[in-house]
Amino acid sequence: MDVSILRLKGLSVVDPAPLDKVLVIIPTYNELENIELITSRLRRAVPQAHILIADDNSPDGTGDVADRLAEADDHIHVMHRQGKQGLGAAYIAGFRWGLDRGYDVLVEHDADGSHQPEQLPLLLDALKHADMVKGSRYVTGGSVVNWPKSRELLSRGGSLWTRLMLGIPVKDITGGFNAFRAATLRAIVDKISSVGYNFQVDLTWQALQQGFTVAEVPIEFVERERGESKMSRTIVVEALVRTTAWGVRHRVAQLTGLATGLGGKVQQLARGVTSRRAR
Ligand SMILES: Nc1nc2c(ncn2[C@@H]2O[C@H](COP(=O)(O)OP(=O)(O)OP(=O)(O)O)[C@@H](O)[C@H]2O)c(=O)[nH]1
Ligand SMILES: [Mg+2]
Repeated sequence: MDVSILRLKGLSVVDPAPLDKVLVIIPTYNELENIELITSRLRRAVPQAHILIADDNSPDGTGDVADRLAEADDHIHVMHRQGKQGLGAAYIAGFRWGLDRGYDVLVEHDADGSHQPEQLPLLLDALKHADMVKGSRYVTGGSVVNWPKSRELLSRGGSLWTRLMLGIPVKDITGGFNAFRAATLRAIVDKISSVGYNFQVDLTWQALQQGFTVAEVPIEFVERERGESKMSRTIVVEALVRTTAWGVRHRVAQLTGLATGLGGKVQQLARGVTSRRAR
């Protein structure tokens, strides 16, 4: 078990809505080598949570393994999708599935081990005091393990560019280990149009624009050890073009006095975290 200590002194509960029914959504495309390990780690780390595997008809048979896992465990569910349509589309379908079934909390979680199930309790804890919680590599206490310098530079550069363009103090805006209250997602899910990397920026940007509180908590992000990355040049270009367009629109609105302000608030909860990895 991971030990995570987060002091939330001074933060108030934003919403008394229950946070008991948790759905962790795992989008998969060719994650045969990872899916079993990640689901068993999740089941151990947060036993009450349900898991939805959203598989895009992976050619390597990930969907069949997911079916087998679901048969053996009533906390595991599978959504079979027609073909590879991008991680954003899989998440949106998963969010709608979870909202329709009355889950209180919905979580984004990659299959490749980059997001550590043992750190999920930290995000769920912080959600008592926020509307959306981002696992953050770039707040104090956060870290990246085994990334080549070039990849870290791309990620940090992308985050900085987005922060400057949109004028929001989120340190790790492209981070994909996120937890939402159902009410937050319900308010933003129809507004999300990005499919690739920028999907994470889109969710955070929409949440802030709708006046929700976004908290960042430190995580240790681990480079995938097995299977192939689906990151591509197209995904990076999509992110760059879109955030720049939003930023320009936002800045023009500010200059012409038409900007409504963000309404939302960002909190960085960056103290007192220790973590131990379980494998
Ligand atoms: N359903 C579905 N899942 C996808 C798709 N593309 C990626 N994924 C999943 O989304 C998660 C993140 O994808 P990764 O390939 O790890 O992408 P990444 O984390 O941006 O890249 P790396 O850091 O290099 O691993 C993994 O669980 C993938 O299997 C897709 O088109 N459909
Ligand atoms: Mg990955």
